[in-house]
Amino acid sequence: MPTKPHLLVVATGGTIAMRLDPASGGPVPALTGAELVAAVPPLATVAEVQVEEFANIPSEHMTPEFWLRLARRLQALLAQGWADGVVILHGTDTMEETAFFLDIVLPGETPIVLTGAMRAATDPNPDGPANLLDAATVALHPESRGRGVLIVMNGQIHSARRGTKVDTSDLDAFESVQPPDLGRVRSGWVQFSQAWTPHVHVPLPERLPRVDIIPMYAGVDDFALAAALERGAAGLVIASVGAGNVNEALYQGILKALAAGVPVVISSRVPFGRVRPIYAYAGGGVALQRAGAIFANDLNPQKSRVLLMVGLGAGYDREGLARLFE
Ligand code: DAS
Repeated sequence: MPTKPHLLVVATGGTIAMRLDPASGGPVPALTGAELVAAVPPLATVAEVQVEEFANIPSEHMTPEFWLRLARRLQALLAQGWADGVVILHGTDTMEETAFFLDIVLPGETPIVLTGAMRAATDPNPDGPANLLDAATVALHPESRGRGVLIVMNGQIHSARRGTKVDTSDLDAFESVQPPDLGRVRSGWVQFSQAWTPHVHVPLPERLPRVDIIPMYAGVDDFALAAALERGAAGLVIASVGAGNVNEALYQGILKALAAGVPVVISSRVPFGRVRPIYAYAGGGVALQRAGAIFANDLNPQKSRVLLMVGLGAGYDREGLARLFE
């Protein structure tokens, strides 16, 4: 009798683990990872499953300190050498941030797949069980090895770098908004596409300094940027407009931050395409680059923040940070 592969399921919470609570009027955290695994009988036939009840929180409650604790726990669990694949159950609202953080700091061949649900476990037609089974299938598939951290939702496989939540409520909530997603999974069948995703690795830092995201919008001034610096932000990410442009007021604030030695990364609120320096007027990308701002390439603001926090936490200087984003 061939031995079954070893699947580690790490539960952190999210809608997948929620039950409708009529008294409070909506879904609330309720189910354990073990209960969620038990609700997917085929899992036990394809794998030997170990469950780590790490947390049970909505992913809006995630913090950089939580990411560090989760990464350290995963390092310890993976070091035991038992797991052939890992599934992390997680809320979808900040899933991409946790996934990208783990993708940066956890090197290694063992596939780590995050999944969740858009509907609570008590929904008449929950998507959690199928997502959990699909995520387990991908986590245990040989072609998943060495691809870094993945997101599996609604039958799609996304890299942590590319997958992002693009719909507030649809079952098909995640997309890879740069080159295509990595592939498809359905009922035990896995098919990876040829899409290639750049991979950056930084050793797990002890701490993650404060980095804030500053939005650009018509008429904005530098109040949020100044407040972030007052709160001790060690770095800033600008959710700029277009391919990497801001207005005059924000531009002046960015110049002050750069002059104070605070690294500034230019990302964009635009979901598709990459940022790149184009315009030479005050606040245009060329002016920002010349002033010393770092361009975020293909990373959206929330992922740019993760990478900047890790780079700063690992002690990278400006040049080192710029190379991380190239
Ligand atoms: N409950 C929200 C969260 O935890 C949404 C979800 O899980 O899908 O992110």
